[in-house]
Amino acid sequence: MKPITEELLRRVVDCFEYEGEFAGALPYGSGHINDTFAAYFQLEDGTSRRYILQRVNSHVFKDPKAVMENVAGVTHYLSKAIAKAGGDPMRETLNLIATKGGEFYHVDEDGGFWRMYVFIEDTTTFQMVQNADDFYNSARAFGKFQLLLAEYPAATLHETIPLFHNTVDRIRQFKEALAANTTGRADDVREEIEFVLSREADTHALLDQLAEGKLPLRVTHNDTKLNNVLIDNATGKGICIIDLDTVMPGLSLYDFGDSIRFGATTAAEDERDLSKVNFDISLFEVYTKGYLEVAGSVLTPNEIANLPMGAKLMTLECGMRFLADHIAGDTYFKIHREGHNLDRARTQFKLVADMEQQWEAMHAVVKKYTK
Ligand code: ADP
Ligand code: GN1
Ligand code: MG
Repeated sequence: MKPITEELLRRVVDCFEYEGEFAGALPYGSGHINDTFAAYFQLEDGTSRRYILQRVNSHVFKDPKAVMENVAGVTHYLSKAIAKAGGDPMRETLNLIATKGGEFYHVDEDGGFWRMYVFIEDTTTFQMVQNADDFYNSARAFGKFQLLLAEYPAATLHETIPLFHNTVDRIRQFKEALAANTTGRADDVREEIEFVLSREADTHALLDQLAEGKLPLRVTHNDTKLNNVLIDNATGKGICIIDLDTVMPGLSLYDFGDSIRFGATTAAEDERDLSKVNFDISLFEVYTKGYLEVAGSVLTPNEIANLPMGAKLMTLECGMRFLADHIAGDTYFKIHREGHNLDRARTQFKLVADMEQQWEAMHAVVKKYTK
C-alpha cells in the first residue's frame, strides 16, 4: 500500500462532510491492521474537534467495499437498537461520516479506501488489563454486543475474510507458509513450529461440533481484543465496541476466546520476557463472570461448556498466525521491530501451555458461573 503523506491526508479529508477547518492529522491507536489517524478540525467558535480517519487495509480485506457495507449495516442497526433502549447512539456505537458525495467511504487515486468516524471522546482503550474492573466491564460490553446483534440478518453480511477463525484452515495456511519458507526463518523456530503441529487435533474441536449441529452459528465480532472496546472515563463501563471490520457469522466461542487470549494474561501480547507471561485464571474468572451475566441466557449449555476450548483455540490460532507471518516475512500484521511477530507468537504459545495446565480450573470457573 502507498505511503501516506500529509498531502494525501489533506486531499482525503476534503472529500468528507466535516465541520470546521482541517488542522492536521496524527497517527492514532495501536491496531495491527488499518492506518488510523486522529484528524483535527478548528471550529468557528474557537474550539476544536477530532474525527477518526482510517485507511482500510486492502491487503487484508480484499473487498473493502464489502467491509464498508457491513460496517454501515451494523452501525445503522445498532444505532436504532441503542436509541430504542434509551441509550446514546452517538457514543455507544461507531458513527460513519459521509463523504460530500453521500457515500460512507472515499477511494483515493491509488485505490486506498478511507472512512471517517465520529471520535468518541472521554474514553480510553487499554493495551493490557491494568485493573480487573475494566476487564469485567469489557466482558459485559462484548456480551451486550452479542445480544444486540442476535437478530441481525446474518445473510446480508459479507464474509470479509473468508474462513477467518476456521482453525483447520488456519493450520493448513500455517503449513503452507512453512513449506514455502520464503525467508528461511522456519529453520530457526523449530520448537515453536512443533508446538503448533503437535496440537493439530485440537484445531477440529469446535468445527466438528459446528458441523454436527452442536454449536450454533451467530453474528459475532471476531476481533474482541480489549483495545477494541472504548471504556467510558466517567463511568468506567465499556461504552462502545469498535473495529467492526470482521463482524461476520461465527461462533460465540471465538469472541469469548479472543478476549481471553488478549486480556487474561500478566503481560502484553508482544512481551519478550516469557517469564512475565502467565495465563491469569483470576482474570479469566472476571471475564467469564461478566460475559455470562450478560450473554449467558442466550448461550446454549454446550457453548458454555466449550468456553475454555474457545480460549485455548483462539490463542493457539493467533499464535500460529503470528508465526506464519514471521516465516512469510511479516506481510500481514504491522511490526515495529525485528522479530516482532515471533515475539507475539511466543507469548500466545506460553498462554496455551498455561491453559493446558489449568484446564480443570478453567472448567471449574465456568461451572461456577453457569446457572
Ligand atoms: P485496527 O483495525 O487497526 O485495530 P481500530 O479500528 O481498532 O483499528 O482503531 C485503532 C484504535 O483507534 C482503537 O484501538 C482505538 O483506540 C481508536 N479508535 C478507533 N475508533 C475510535 C473512535 N470512533 N473514537 C475514539 N477512538 C477510536
Ligand atoms: C488484528 O486489527 P486489530 O489489531 O484489532 C487481527 C486480529 C488479531 C489481532 C492480534 C483483521 O486485530 O485477528 O487477533 O490483530 N485483525 C485482523 O492482536 O486480522
Ligand atoms: Mg483494533
